[in-house]
Amino acid sequence: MTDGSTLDIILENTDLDEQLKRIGDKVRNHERITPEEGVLLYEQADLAFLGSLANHVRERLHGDKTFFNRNFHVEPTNICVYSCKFCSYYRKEGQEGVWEFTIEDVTRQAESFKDKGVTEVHIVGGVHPKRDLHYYGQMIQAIKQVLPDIHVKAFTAVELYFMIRRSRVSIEEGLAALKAYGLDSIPGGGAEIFDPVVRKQICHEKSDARQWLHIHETAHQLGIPSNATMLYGHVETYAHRIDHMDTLRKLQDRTGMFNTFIPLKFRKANNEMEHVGEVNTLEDLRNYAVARVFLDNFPHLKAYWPMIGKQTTQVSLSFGVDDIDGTIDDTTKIYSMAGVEDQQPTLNTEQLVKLIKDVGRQPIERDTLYNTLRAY
Ligand code: V47
Ligand code: SF4
Repeated sequence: MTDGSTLDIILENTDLDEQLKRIGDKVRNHERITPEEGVLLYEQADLAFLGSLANHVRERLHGDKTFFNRNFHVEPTNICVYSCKFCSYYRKEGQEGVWEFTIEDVTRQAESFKDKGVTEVHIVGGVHPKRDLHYYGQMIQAIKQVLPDIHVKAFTAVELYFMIRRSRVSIEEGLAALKAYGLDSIPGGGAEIFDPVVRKQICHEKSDARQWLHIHETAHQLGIPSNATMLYGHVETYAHRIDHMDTLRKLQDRTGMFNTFIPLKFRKANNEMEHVGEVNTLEDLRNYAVARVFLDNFPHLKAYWPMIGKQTTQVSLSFGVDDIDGTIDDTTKIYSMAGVEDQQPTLNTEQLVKLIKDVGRQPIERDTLYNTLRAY
């Protein structure tokens, strides 16, 4: 049966390669594609075909709905025990450009968002050598005292692994303690590319794939949902990207507690991997599309607009993306330091709504767990 969609029209095209046609039929019939088919899409499908596949999935799941939220970022410190080669952000204690906020500083930052309608605080920073889970737990408590209804999405699995180990408790005990302090969900950072050979080249010191996955799986078992990211466009191959997404797809089959997948494009400024260069916008769109098709059990695909710029974000909404994150104030430094287009990453709600409406989609303000707060 056909419904006259763009995908149907493309699949009727007799010139289409047989293998790609089979993938198209699978997508149309809600069937899962294999890792080999994922690699084939990256290597052989043209942009129009990828877009029609991904948009088909996106519209089947969400129609024209495009989600955003109102959030602010807290970055407690840029001091980090690790030195990931792609990172422009970290500093060592005593170096120029170091910052370290106290709990009182962070409380003051939270106070400035009182009565502003924000529903989420996103806390991510460097892996501080001397801070343990109780310090960060108290930070969460302090924020919630000022903003009692705020959802706290905090700490990458890499930060969590370090702070929990430092407190000498098990991962399960550590996450349960943080939940009791007020942690509501976990952001997707630190995943990079799971393949050990790639990891050795770009971030050899920090938590490996097994530890990242263990943190997320344990969190899910404790009722703490999370996101997942993938840092792409550096030394990895398409097979590495598919292997990364396949690992996530398998974990999601077990727990169902990932909300969204966020591809993060490698940005080259001010880090040790500048010589690698950056991929172009077409590659960004191809990557979103393959991710949307491959990760059939992830409800949402997020384009992080401060990373790819506003125009590419708008186009990405036709390549599988249904979520564009939120209103982010200028406390977010991880991308501005790596050379993003929008040096001051701030968009107010009105601007976000316009950005979405201008490309014919429906803006939906959501909370962190994708409950609709307002449809525009
Ligand atoms: O893990 C660091 C990335 C991540 C660079 O869950 C870089 O909603 C590109 O976790 N070029 C941290 N990327 C950010 C993160 C995040 C971001 C947005 C939304 C969510 C969410 C989570 O930032 C790191 C790393 O992959 N990163 N340096 C760089 N030069
Ligand atoms: Fe530290 Fe994170 Fe930067 Fe790696 S990516 S050096 S863990 S701040």
